[in-house]
Amino acid sequence: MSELMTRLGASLIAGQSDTIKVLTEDALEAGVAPQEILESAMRRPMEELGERFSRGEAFLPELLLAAHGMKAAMEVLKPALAQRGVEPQGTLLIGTVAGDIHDLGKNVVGMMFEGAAFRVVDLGVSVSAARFLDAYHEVKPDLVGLSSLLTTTMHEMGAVIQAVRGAYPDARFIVGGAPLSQPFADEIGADGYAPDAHTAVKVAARLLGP
Ligand code: B1M
Repeated sequence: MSELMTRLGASLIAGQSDTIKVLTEDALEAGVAPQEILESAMRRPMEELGERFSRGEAFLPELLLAAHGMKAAMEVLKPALAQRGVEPQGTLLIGTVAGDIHDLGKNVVGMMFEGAAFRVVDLGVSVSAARFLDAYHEVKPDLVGLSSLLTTTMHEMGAVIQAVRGAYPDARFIVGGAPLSQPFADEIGADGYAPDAHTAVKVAARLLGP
């Protein structure tokens, strides 16, 4: 990893939002792909911070500061990922399931889909199955994306799939989030699973393709 990316990862962990913005701009100017910035300088350091949190070596305020920093970087990255003047590939309805307020991963996935010329309707965090069903009715999306970061909330995904398919049997779902796996996605009846945002777009293209 380049020195710039290492510094960016370190400033994320230190929660230095202003520095993060400047270094993200520097990385883009230096020609680093936005996806690479997200993966190397954001997601991996966040994972390390999470491991320190599990061991009792980092605390919630540090997680919050890092999350704030990541949002600052995403503001800079969003225009670089956005596609303009391209025919929409389809509509993605996305949200984090009930009981879970983690939104960074979902936001990155949404940004990647926007970058791949999807229209993205984001329901936010802690979204109930009933709210997903209402939104499905309003939006009629081509694909529904469910995100969960907690082992205690990942089972909500199955509830959403059942609720929406009860009314719309052809509804298609893609699921993701740190505790998920392909076997779990199969178990709850999801059409696709992706371990990261980049793969999510590829899986969507396969699901919606001819
Ligand atoms: Co929380 N948290 N957290 N947290 N947090 C984890 C998830 C945890 C693993 C940390 C740990 O203990 N090691 C742990 C869960 C343990 C478990 O379930 N077994 C945990 C815990 C316990 C908690 C609380 C319960 C802590 C507490 O209150 N005692 C609490 C829960 C509150 C709630 O939701 N009800 C909590 C709170 C928070 C903060 C608010 C402080 C903050 C979130 C801020 C925010 O999101 N706005 C936070 C953070 C930052 C984390 C860690 C450190 C980082 C998560 C993150 O944003 N990563 C996390 C540790 C970890 O993940 N290793 C942790 C960066 C992001 C880009 O990656 O979210 O993985 P990620 O998304 C990736 C992929 O997963 C995938 O693509 C994304 C981009 O590549 N993906 C999808 C995600 N969704 C997808 C959907 C798809 C496809 C791919 O299709 C639709």
